[in-house]
Order: sequence, then C-alpha cells, then structure tokens
Amino acid sequence: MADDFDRIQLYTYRTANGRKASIMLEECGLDYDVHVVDITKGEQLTPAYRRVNPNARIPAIVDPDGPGGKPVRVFESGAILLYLAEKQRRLLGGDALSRLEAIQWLMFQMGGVGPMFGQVFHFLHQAAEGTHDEALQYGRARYGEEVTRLCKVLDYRLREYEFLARSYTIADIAVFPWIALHEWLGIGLEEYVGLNRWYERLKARPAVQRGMDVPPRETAG
Ligand SMILES: N[C@@H](CCC(=O)N[C@@H](CS)C(=O)NCC(=O)O)C(=O)O
Repeated sequence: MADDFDRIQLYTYRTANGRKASIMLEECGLDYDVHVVDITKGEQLTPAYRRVNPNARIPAIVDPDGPGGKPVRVFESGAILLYLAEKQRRLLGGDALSRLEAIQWLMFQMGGVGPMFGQVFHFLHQAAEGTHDEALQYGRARYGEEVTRLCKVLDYRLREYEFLARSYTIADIAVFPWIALHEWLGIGLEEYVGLNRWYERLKARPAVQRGMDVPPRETAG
C-alpha cells in the first residue's frame, strides 16, 4: 500500500459501491490516485489491504490531510461520502433540514438499496454453479420484490422533488450507481417516471460520467 503521498488514495474497483467514492471525488474536484483492488482475484483479502479497510471490501480512501492534518483512512462508502462532504463543505445540503434529509436518504441507500440490489445482482449473475433452481427462484423473488418496493419509494419522492434531498447531495451520489445497473437487475426504469427523470439528470453530469469510469475499463473489469 502507498505510504508516502500528498493526495487522496482511492482503493476501488468497477462496482456500484466503488463508484460512489469516485463520483464524489470528481464532484469535489479533488486530486486522487486510484489503486485497483481486483475483487474477482481476492485482492481485497490481503493483509496489506486489510490495514486500509479491516472489512476487506472496496471502496476505501486514505487522506494524507485528515483531521488535525494527520493521515486518515476511511472505509464504508457512506462514511467516505460523509467525510468528504464535511471536509469540502459540499453536497450535504444547505441548512439543517437539507442536511438531515441528505443523511436520511444516504442511510436509506446504505441500509436498503445497496444490500437489496446487491442480492438481486447475486441471484441473477453470481450464484455458485450448480445452485438449485428453486433456491435461485426463491432468492430472485424475495430480493426482487424488495428492490421493486425500494424503487417505488425513490420514485414517489422523485416525482415531487428534483433530488432526494432539497438539492443535489451525497444521497443522490450514493443511489445513482445502483440505478445505473437497472438493466442488469431487470428493473424497467420507464415504469418509474420520477426515478427515470432523476437518473437521466444525474447521468448528464460530467463528474458523474468521470466517476462512473473509475477505474478505467482498460485497467479493470
Ligand atoms: N457496506 C460496504 C459494502 C462494500 C462492498 O460490499 N463492496 C464490494 C464491491 S461493491 C466488495 O468489496 N466485495 C468484495 C467481497 O465481497 O469480497 C460499503 O458500502 O462500502
């Protein structure tokens, strides 16, 4: 792992959770180095990487200029978003109510959208070879229903509001990479008018486009 650096080090892979961190770094205009952690080869499990993220998952960052000017490591994508938003004073809502809303929707993503969408992805694309058909169907139905419910919640909100909180915040950044997987997850986005409109709005942002391509396709995935 890098230990002599003057800008943020991002440990990531081309996945939804990884892209939350890279979109945020791009939105903040921060300089950062990318370290590809190939989770398909188990690189997240090495002792060196566990010193960056004891949970052995991506993403993680190391900021040489953390609290008190000292280096700090941050793992869990939601914590990375909050850390950078507070450090840069950006994308966390303009007042106490907006901030509360941004945090609420961020928690909704971390506790609901991420885990449930992840399970549907697993049962559709990653189940171990030889998994019994009944088990596959059960997993797909159980988590698929919850994904539909969560999409309805997002859609209900986004039919009324432009963004999840009162303005564009880390909550939108957290949800976007999961919605970007809609075709892989069998979600018909056109059914959700508000969510679809929001998705197109975010997709048009240059920083979102740059962040979605980290690490670049030629280096991973
Ligand atoms: N709650 C964690 C989840 C991180 C996570 O599950 N990352 C996946 C990629 S999206 C990973 O590293 N998987 C490797 C593994 O399961 O060993 C976060 O939001 O950072």
